[in-house]
Amino acid sequence: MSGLFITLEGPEGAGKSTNREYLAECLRRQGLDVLMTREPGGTPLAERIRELLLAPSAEPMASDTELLLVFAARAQHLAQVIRPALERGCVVLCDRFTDATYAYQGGGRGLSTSRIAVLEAFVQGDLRPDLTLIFDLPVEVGLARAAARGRLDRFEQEGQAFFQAVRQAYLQRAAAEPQRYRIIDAGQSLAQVQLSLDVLLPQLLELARG
Ligand code: T5A
Repeated sequence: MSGLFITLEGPEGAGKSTNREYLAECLRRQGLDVLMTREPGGTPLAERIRELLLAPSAEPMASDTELLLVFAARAQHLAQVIRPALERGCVVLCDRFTDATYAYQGGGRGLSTSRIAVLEAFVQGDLRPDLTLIFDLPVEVGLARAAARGRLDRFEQEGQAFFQAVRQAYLQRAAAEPQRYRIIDAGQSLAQVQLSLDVLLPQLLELARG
């Protein structure tokens, strides 16, 4: 595949969506064809699965159900959007991908990494992001930003311990494979975060232009 697959990750309220727009604009100004998308979701069917995952419900969702729904949405997203865009040579900027599964279902819910890896191989084959930006910030800062937007989704209703485990799982993954990950200090002001992205831009352009 000739495109470039960049994922944006981090705990709740880290600023992924805000900065995905900023990064897309920077890359487009350099003449690159950029596709922005998100997980769970990214196609009409996958967005319906997203609704199932995010809606608070009286019936508790089993962790395995959650894991399988996340990968069902991902299979659809890969087939309909991500793989075709990479084949066209686009830069795909995806708000969350499988690192979120390792962080939330692995770190947060406590599912084993090896079970997640089985599904990752089944759904993705060899496809992995070329680069992953982790927007890292203290859990309480991210949750306060999420809460300021109003009603909390099913994940946002989890407690601090869940999100501490999510954050640690992200940081452990980045430490284990430093060539694929860049950690952005997302607790800074938006202007400072965007300055950090400006610093990364030459690297991204080099990767995109091969
Ligand atoms: N999930 C997802 C799994 O459990 N497993 C998986 O495999 C996948 C793919 C939905 C949920 O799904 C779970 C994880 C999630 O809980 P989501 O909607 O992408 O995924 O997740 P959220 O983190 O809930 O999305 P948010 O919209 O809350 O966070 P963002 O996108 O990181 O933050 P953003 O850009 O919307 O900003 C939040 C607020 O903060 C402000 C913004 O203006 C906005 O109001 N803000 C800042 N304020 C001050 N300083 C800054 N630097 C700021 N940056 C942003």
